[in-house]
Amino acid sequence: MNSKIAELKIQFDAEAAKASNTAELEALRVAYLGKKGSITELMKEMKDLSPEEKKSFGQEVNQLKGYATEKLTACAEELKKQEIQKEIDSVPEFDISMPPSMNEGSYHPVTLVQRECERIFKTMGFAVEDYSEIVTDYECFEALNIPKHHPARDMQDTYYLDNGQLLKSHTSAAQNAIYKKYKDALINDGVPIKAIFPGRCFRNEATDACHENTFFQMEGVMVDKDISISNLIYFMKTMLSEVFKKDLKVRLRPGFFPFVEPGFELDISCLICGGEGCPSCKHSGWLELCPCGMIHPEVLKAGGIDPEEYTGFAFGLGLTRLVMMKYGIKDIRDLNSGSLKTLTQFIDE
Ligand code: FA5
Repeated sequence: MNSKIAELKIQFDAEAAKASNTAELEALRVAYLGKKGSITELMKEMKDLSPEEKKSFGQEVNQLKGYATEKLTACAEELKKQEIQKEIDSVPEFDISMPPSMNEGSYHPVTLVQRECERIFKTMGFAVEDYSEIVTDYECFEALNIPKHHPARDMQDTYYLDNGQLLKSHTSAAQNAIYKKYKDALINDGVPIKAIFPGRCFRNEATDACHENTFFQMEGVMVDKDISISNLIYFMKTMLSEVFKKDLKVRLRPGFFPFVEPGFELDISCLICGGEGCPSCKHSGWLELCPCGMIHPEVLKAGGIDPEEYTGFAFGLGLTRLVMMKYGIKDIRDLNSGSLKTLTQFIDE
């Protein structure tokens, strides 16, 4: 090998070994292989050589060029690997078996009370059903004996969607589907329909301490032969005394809902003020908690059930209001506030 070429190779190897980052490697490439680089410059010396020398010199310079190019590529890859390793090493050690150091989060109080109610009703043989938040006019009103233009629709200021559907304004909207789902077992096998269906409801309400535009209800129905108001009162009282772990003062008064006959309002004595009157109970000492009644024959018919043979009760528990009473929350709006300070205080009992 030409001595000058051999020397340049040794010099290149030494400098390549010292390069410690990609910028230094790039500088090396320019210094040896760039337009004015040492290896490129060697080619210019060809003109002074004899034709025989030119051939071998040209081959050796080309070999050195190839060698330097490959070496620079290999060094770049090695450096990249080292840089990645350095980055990995700089990450603090992470032990996946460590318990989380952050707050673990907690269930929303509505979830806690809903689960408690579900547990209680399940022990009394009720199925728990889930239902859509977007429903049809038929489900929400017509199947419940509230035809179009009936003034009872005004009791619920409903959000309608462009496609004619609506946001469920009460959980009663699921009644028709529940009757249709379970009627065959009732009629053919004599299995009573016993179901609860909790869900989020939406109304265009002027909000105050006990009214929200988005709140939870829990509907319950029972249909069989010879079901009466006493059955309804029994289940409601059992549920309330289990949720509150004490006997509550309740009152039943007549109430109008087109889908029950007779209909009632079940109120509980306000637990925020002990019945004295406060903003949470609109200063009446009582809180409307659970309208209920005997299912209207037209509603049973719409669900495919013969009202001559079967009777049933239905109730629409105000789940969010129940939560207020259970935990002594004075303003319903706190529950939709998203404030962790408020919402993380509640624990499962
Ligand atoms: C109804 O929604 C009927 N579907 C209930 C029903 C079912 C009656 C089955 C008969 C048989 P009402 O609009 O009164 O009824 O609401 C029921 C309960 O939901 C109320 O007693 C109250 O506790 C709660 N509620 C109603 N509106 C709101 C609101 N804006 N914010 C919070 N809770 C509400």
